[in-house]
Amino acid sequence: MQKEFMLGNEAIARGAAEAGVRVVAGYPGTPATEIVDLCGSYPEVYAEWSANEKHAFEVATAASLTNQRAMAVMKHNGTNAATDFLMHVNFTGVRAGLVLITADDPGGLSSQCEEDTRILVHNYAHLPMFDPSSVQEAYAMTRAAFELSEKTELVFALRPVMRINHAGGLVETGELAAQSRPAEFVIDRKRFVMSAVVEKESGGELRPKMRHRWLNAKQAELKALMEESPFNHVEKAPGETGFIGCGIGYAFLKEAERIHGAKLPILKLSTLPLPEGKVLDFVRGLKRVVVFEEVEPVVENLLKQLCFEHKIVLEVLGRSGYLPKEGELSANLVLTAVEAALAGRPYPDPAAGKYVPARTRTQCSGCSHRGLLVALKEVVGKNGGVVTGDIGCHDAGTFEPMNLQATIYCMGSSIPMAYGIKKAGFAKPVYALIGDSTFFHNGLTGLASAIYNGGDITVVVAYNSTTAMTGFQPHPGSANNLNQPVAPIDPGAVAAAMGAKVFRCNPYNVEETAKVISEATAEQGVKVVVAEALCYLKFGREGRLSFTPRTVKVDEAVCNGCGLCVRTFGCPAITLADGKAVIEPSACNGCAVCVSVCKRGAMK
Ligand SMILES: Cc1ncc(C[n+]2csc(CCOP(=O)(O)OP(=O)(O)O)c2C)c(N)n1
Ligand code: SF4
Ligand code: SF4
Ligand code: SF4
Repeated sequence: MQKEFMLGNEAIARGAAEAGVRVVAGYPGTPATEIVDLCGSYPEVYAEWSANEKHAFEVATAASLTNQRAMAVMKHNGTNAATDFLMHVNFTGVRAGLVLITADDPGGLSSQCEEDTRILVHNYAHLPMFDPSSVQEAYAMTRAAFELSEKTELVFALRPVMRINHAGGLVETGELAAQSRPAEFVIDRKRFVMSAVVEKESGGELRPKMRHRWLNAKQAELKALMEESPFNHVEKAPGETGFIGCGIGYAFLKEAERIHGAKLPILKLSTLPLPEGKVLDFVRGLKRVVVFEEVEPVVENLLKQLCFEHKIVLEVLGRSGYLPKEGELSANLVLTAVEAALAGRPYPDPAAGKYVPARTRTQCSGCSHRGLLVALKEVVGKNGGVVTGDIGCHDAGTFEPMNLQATIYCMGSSIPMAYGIKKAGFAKPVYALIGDSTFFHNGLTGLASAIYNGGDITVVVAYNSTTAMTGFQPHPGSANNLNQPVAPIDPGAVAAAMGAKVFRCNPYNVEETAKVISEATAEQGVKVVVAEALCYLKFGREGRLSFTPRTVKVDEAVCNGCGLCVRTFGCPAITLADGKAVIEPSACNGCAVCVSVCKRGAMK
């Protein structure tokens, strides 16, 4: 046993490696991203970036069926994308231990939405989950999840939140697993073929119903396991008001207790299903409990149900109304709620009236997306078109000062939304702007749908050869996978094979890009413009640039201080001072895109 300082994601990778994981598949997404790379650093582990989360889950499940421990890694949006598969693998169960990392981002600090995947994975798919309260626990739970998955033949999920994935802490680690198992695939069609086929053994019942019954029957076994779980415990103290800390809610509760200065009756809950016996023992004799959880009232509602079933009269407070219904918890929020609940007062929202400075988002100086956004904005400025957006570094074009994309939903939505607008009768041109990783993640099927249904749109693919927004993971359009060089799949070739008219441009050349987009717009049908230039930040570090850097200066005699280069362009290297544009040399990367933006020719 040794102690090491680790980030939460390192602890999860370590726990998996010690448990003998052999196949890890994921798709990048904050806060889970690093886990896949870290798992890949253990020589006995095969790790991959799959094209999307559903495929990652499928690859990991296939490995489990082939008798190898496996893990699928994703953020909450990814679990949404993988839900179709989730709702089948819960019925089939698994063979070797299979762990699903479904990382949530309460508060939406780095996501398009905030959500609670406990609802998807536990309430909906009826699978067991661990909700870690610390980095140490994230490690221990990952290890335990493999054992329990194998024992119960069910996928076990770990639901860390951002503050666990990215937190640092001392972790007591163990030995790496030496186990090596034969990779054997035993055919068992009755289990692994999910289909509406009649089962003779169960009196002619259809298989989906039979497997559903199997899953329901598993719940008693899971409840018994959770009753014994070391991840749930009671801390006794006098009083009629008790507090329940779930996952990170427990960590905040302990901090609040310390500041409050007196021991509180606390129940720590980190598993789903709940350890019902432990919960009932804790609440008997209490008048009121407050449940701290992120972010939906999942445990709160289960507790209300449990009390109802056991005829226990208890006031249960939490995320359904007493506490804020949205956003992260914090020690301050929990302390305020603890003291209000002890005094029998309503929770006073400490956030009310808080001053928050306005911030916007932009791309790096030198980023090729800026040239693309400017060119596209120029085109729609002339023809009154609409741009539907997707998520990625280019999505900063949605905000001040660019204000270009009109929609952003989830990965791949831009293309179906663009042709949907046209199908609804919108007369002006419609554009879908999508990054290359997103194109391969979920853009391809949207493109097929647009072509098949006779869409009339221009799709612009920002092909920068990496998944830049999440930290430069490769994707099928990159020249490497996680481990080795590969031949990139060209988005233009794929689009052409599907029947789209394909155009190409270099987004560092704004004039050319605007011209190419205009030409594509003039054509009928689905057109795809591939704007190809390497991500400046990633490939610049490797000495590979898609432009020849040069020194750009403002000619003060020509500049009239119109502010176009600041207010609509937004390169962070440019500011206005004393009525003139100023380029900060230390921030400028010499891409020269601004030269095309200044119509007076003051940028030289
Ligand atoms: C379903 C889902 N999975 C993962 C993410 C995290 N994520 C945000 S943007 C993005 C892809 C960005 O890459 P790309 O489309 O190539 O655009 P770039 O950032 O390189 O410009 C990912 C994976 C997400 N938002 N939704
Ligand atoms: S990381 Fe790359 S793609 Fe993202 S803003 Fe910076 S240069 Fe552009
Ligand atoms: S450099 Fe050009 S765009 Fe920028 S303020 Fe001066 S004149 Fe306007
Ligand atoms: S100031 Fe001009 S040349 Fe410098 S990084 Fe910005 S756009 Fe590129």
